[in-house]
Amino acid sequence: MQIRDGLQAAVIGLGAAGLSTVRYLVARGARVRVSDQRRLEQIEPATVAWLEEHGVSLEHGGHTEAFLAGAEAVIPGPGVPLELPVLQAAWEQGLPIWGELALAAGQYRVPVIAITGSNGKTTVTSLIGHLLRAANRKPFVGGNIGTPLLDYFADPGRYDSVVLELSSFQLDLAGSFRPNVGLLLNLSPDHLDRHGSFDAYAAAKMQLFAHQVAGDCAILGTDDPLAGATPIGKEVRRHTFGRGGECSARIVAGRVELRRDTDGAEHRVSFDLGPTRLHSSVNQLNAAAAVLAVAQLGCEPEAIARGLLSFEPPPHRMAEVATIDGVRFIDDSKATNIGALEAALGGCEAPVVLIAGGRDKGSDYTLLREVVGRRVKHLVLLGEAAGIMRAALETVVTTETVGSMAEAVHRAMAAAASGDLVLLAPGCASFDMFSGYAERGRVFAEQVLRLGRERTTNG
Ligand code: UMA
Ligand code: ADP
Repeated sequence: MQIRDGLQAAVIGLGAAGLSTVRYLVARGARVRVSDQRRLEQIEPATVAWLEEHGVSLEHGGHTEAFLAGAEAVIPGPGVPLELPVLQAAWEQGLPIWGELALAAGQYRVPVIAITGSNGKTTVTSLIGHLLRAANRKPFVGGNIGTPLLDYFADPGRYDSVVLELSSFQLDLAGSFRPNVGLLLNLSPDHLDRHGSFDAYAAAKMQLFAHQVAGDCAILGTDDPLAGATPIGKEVRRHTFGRGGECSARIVAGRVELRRDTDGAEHRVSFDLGPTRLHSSVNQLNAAAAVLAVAQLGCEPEAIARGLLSFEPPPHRMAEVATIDGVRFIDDSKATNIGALEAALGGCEAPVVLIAGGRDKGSDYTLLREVVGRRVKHLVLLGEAAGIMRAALETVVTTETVGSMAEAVHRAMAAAASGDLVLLAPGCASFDMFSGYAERGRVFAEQVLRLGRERTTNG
C-alpha cells in the first residue's frame, strides 16, 4: 500500500519486525510512534538512540490506550497477540490494523515467491533462495525465517526476486498482499493458542492465495488432502507436488520428476536426490516444492541440479548427532508441533525411543496415538506438557517423565537396543526450559556426546 506523507502510524512491538516496520514507515514520511511491553533498560540503547534521532516516540513498559491518540493506523508485530487490550481498543475506534504484508502489498517490482505451511517452511524457503543463487539470481530471502520482510525495501536494487517465509501470524493481517508464486506445503494443527481453532489457523494460511490474479501461480502439496483442496482463483495456475502420479513435481523412487512444457510439448526432467542431503522422506517433498517454485521463475534444470547437490539443510531438523553402541541419536528439536512429530516418526524405519514434550500450544496429542503406537517403543517425556502427553499416549506406549535433557538422554539410551533410533522430536515449543528450539537441540547434542564419551571411558 502507498503510505501517505505525514500518516500518523502506531507500531506495537519493537522486535525485529517492529523495528523494520518503523524504519520503513519513517523512510516514507510517516509520523511514527512505537510501543513495547519491555522496560526502557531492556531495549537496545542503539535502537532507542535511532528512534530519538528520527523523531519516533517510544512508549515502554506496556501498552496504554493513550498511545492511540491521533493515530490513523495501527501496525502490530507478528508475535503481538490480537486480543491485546490496546488492539481491541483500536478495533473499537475503527482504526485500520495492518500487518507487515499489508504494508508491502503492491510495492514489489520483482517476482515474489511466498511459502507457508505448518512444517517445512524454513527448509523450503532457504532451498528456494539457494536454487535461485545457483541460477545466478539475486534473491532477497526473508520473513518468518529471520530477516524482516520489509528490510527488502531498504535497498531493493540489490535483488531481482523476493522469497518470503510466511507464518499464520503474518498472513492473518496480510491485507491485499499477493505473491506471484504462492506455495502451501501442508496443514496440521499449530498455534491453536493464538488462533483459537484449527479452522481459523487454516483460514489465515489460505490468505496467501486470496488476492492472486491471472498469471499468478499457486503451488499445493497434494499429499496433504487439506492443503491440496485449497481454493484458488479461477485464472490462477495450479501446480502440485507430492507422490501422486498427476503432480507437476512428483516424487518417484527418491527422484523429483518435474513436468515441463517446452514449445508446447510436455516432457519430464528428473532430479536424483540420492547424492543430495535432501533424501529423507519429508525433504523429498520439500525438494519437489522448491524445484517447482524456481521453475516458475524460469530456472534451468542444470542450475537446479547443481543447487540441490550443494544445499545444506538448516540445523535441528532430523540432524544425525551420533551413533553410540549401535543406537543412532537424531535431533529434530524444530519439531514444535504434532504435524512435524508425526512426519518425523513416519519417516523412521527402525524402532524409536522418542524424547518429547515442552510448552504446549493447545495441541490434541491423542491424534498421535496411531503413529506412536506403530513406531515408538518407549516415550521419554519432559517439560510442561509431559502430563497431558502422557495422559494422551500411555495407552499405546510405555512412558516415563524426566526433569532434564541429561536425564532424558540417559533414560532413552537405557530403553534402546542396538539398531534403534533415539529421536528428539518434542511436538511442543521449547520456551518452558530453553531460550528456543536451537538451544534445546544444542543441549540434546551435548548430552549425547557426553554419553558417548562416558561409554568410551568406561567401556
Ligand atoms: N511485544 C509487545 N507486546 C506484546 C508482545 C510482544 O510489546 O504483547 C514485544 C516484545 O517485547 C518484543 C517484540 O514485541 O520486543 C517481539 O515481537 P514479535 O513477537 O513480533 O517478534 P519479532 O522479534 O519481531 O520476530 C518476528 C517473528 N516472531 C514471531 O512471529 C513470534 C519471527 O519469527 C521472525 O523471524 C521475525 O519477526 C522477522 O520476520 C519467529 C517465530 O517464532 C522465528 N515465528 C513463529 C513460528 O515460526 O512458529 C510464528
Ligand atoms: P517450519 O519453518 O515450517 O517450522 P522447518 O523447515 O523449520 O519448518 O522444519 C520444522 C519441522 O518440520 C522439523 O521438525 C522438520 O523435520 C519437519 N519438516 C520439515 N519439512 C517437513 C514437511 N514437508 N512435512 C512435515 N514435516 C516437515
